[in-house]
Amino acid sequence: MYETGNDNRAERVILIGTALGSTSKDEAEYAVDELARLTATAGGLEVARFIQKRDKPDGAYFIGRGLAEQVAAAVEETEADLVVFDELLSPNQQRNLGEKFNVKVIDRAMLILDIFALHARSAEARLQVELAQMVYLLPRLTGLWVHLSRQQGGIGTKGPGETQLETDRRAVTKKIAALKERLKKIDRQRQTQRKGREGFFKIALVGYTNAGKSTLFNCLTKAGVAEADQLFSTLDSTTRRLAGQYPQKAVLTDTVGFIEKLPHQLVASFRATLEEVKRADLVLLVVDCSDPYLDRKIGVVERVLGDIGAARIPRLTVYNKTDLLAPEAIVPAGSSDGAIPISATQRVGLNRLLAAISVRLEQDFPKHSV
Ligand SMILES: Nc1nc2c(ncn2[C@@H]2O[C@H](COP(=O)(O)OP(=O)(O)OP(=O)(O)O)[C@@H](O)[C@H]2O)c(=O)[nH]1
Ligand SMILES: [Mg+2]
Repeated sequence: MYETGNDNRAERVILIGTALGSTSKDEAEYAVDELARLTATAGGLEVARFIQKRDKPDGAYFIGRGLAEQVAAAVEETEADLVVFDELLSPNQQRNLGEKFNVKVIDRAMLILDIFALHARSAEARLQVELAQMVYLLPRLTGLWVHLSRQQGGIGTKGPGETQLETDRRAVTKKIAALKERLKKIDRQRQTQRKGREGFFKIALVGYTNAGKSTLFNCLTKAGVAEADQLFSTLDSTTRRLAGQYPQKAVLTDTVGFIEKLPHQLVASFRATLEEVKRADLVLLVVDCSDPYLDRKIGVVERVLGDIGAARIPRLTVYNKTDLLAPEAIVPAGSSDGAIPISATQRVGLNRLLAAISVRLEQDFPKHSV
């Protein structure tokens, strides 16, 4: 799917990370590991990576001139097709770097948008992705598309049709307005569905991408949504009754995962999907407890919850993937932070989780807890 036209090989990708300010090189390395997973999810092949420690980004190239020369040489040497930066590039930097390396240059946000475009299934998800792409591309119209028009397809070109973008900003602005209008229509349909759930205790699964939300969702409902060892396998929200006897009158929603360094306006394109989170009576924050950077990821999820106006919703933290930890490392249930340890794949701890949900339901929703 993601192969270059000529010789059917995967796109060859050089990854660039920067440890800015007080960020350590280890942290930057970890962020680039995540970027590598995103690249693989999009069908690319990592052929080299560079990590630079800097106080602040260079205005023209983001990285230093010396490193820019090194990367240009590496592009030649490794026959790379694409250079991906872990940080957000300004339109100007993106253009300068493209000219310097003579291959496509994209950043983390654009790579994620590509994956979204690949994984979007429903009409709503596709519209949301298209909207996010348009908003991202609007300030980058000049230069980027002139440059891309010389390239074959591949990562970073899953954008809206080129001819549209070759027209002018006004056309894109109009398109953005039209997409918002269409999304509004879909949102009205959603409102009708929401009405049908008014008497229910609404629970939303949230968490970093790949934490195991969909796996847990399938354990607790009879939905069978896709679960995969991939970043952003879920884009649509799905809502189902909780399976089993108890708690009754509760519905659970599975939704899109969160990730670091995704600009706010891109998250905003998924506002309709995230509405379900905003309207929840209880948020289940699913954490991969085997992740060495779990605190940092919880921080990212907290920030997004704040951004979408869901910070004050009662919350229950679920430590998933306990099967990957040594027994002594597992936090006991009901420990200081009240997190519930589970393993969704091994179906361990689910009864305890359901019991904790029941307690919340009775506390916050007494008239409905039959
Ligand atoms: N070892 C282990 N793996 C798990 C567990 N729960 C989920 N996984 C795996 O983690 C990967 C991601 O699971 P998903 O349920 O798709 O994660 P998600 O949070 O929905 O991810 P996105 O929708 O991509 O944001 C899959 O390969 C699951 O099999 C668990 O308890 N233990
Ligand atoms: Mg999922």
